[in-house]
Amino acid sequence: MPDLDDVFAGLDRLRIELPSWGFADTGTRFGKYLQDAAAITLEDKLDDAAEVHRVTGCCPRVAVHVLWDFEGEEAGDATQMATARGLRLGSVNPNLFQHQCYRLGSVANEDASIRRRAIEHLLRSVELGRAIGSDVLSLWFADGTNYPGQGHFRRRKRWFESALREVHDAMPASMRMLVEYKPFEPAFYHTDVADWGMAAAFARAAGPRAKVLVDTGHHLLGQNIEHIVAFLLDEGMLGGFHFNDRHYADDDLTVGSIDPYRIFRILFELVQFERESDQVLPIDYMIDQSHNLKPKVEAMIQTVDTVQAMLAKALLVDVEALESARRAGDVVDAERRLADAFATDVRPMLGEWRRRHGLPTDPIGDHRASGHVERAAATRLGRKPSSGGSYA
Ligand code: PSV
Ligand code: MN
Repeated sequence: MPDLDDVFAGLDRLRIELPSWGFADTGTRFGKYLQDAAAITLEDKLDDAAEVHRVTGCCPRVAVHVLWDFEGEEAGDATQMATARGLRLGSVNPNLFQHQCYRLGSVANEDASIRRRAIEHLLRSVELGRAIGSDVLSLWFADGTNYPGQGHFRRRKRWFESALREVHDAMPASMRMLVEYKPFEPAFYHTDVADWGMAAAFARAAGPRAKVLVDTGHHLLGQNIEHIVAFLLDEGMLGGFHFNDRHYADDDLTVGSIDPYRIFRILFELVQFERESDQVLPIDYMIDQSHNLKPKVEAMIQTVDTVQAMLAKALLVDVEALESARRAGDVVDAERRLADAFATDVRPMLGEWRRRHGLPTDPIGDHRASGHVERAAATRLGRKPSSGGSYA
């Protein structure tokens, strides 16, 4: 039976990477609702990330999105800006979807010059990673087609394989590549990296330091994500997560807001694997959420709190009792081992863990009282063309 020390040790190990883009104004394809305190520059985003880290104690790294955070793809003084705030820059996310030339694809474009341009951007992202001390290159491609007949699937697959191999070869030995999949959007007929199996095949083709990134919002309805996670773990191909939740698909909602039991079940697969293999997995836990309605820093703190709570619950599963129920074919008891752990109120435990680490026991309350949002709005509003504060 796991005890408090097991839970605390698990929480001590958990590091969650924050997305720089989660602090900026975002929206849907129908429009944006602007927030006075939303970040504009990388510096603002790091200020917000530092606030999340201040109250949670487990978010020292910030993922960057190359075109959104770096002008001319130059590192500049980004590393120093992060260090000054007690942070580090984390995964580097190239952007191969915004430029007009990528309308018909990036590394799978029929036009060789566009494929080359895309690869050059990936190679510059590797260099950027080297310059900012990042060891993760996190790849998501919008490549796909909207209509039957539009693309040659196998040819596109081969272009992907050779592009990823070239980029993998250029990475320093300390760098890992993550390959993210998504079944649709922005392409609506097929995407070139549509699911975990394709991502795993591409990662294998790229090289030994390429693994699969599971974005929890990137699945068709009804998909059993924890099964995928277990399968990838067993294959040694799981590299990282983008946490978020969804009701339909890729809704970028706060993790656990729709289905907390799902994130618990996913985390339990990792806990179970780590217990059985007696190792700590080299997996990047990252958030990929952009909140359109919630205040951004607050939503990020809520997210971290939820992941910690779900991990604590997963760590409370009595794995030995679960195994004997499995061996005995006792389906009800096996399920109850999970349900009981999930039903445990872990808030007092989390509070105690925070007290021991000198962290606020109510991170959201502490953040609200800190004046961070008011200060951010005061310094950022003047730099924005318009604000969400006025309905005129
Ligand atoms: C694509 O939907 C995605 O999940 C990729 O990870 C991108 O980098 C990110 O969203 C941008 O918000
Ligand atoms: Mn993602």
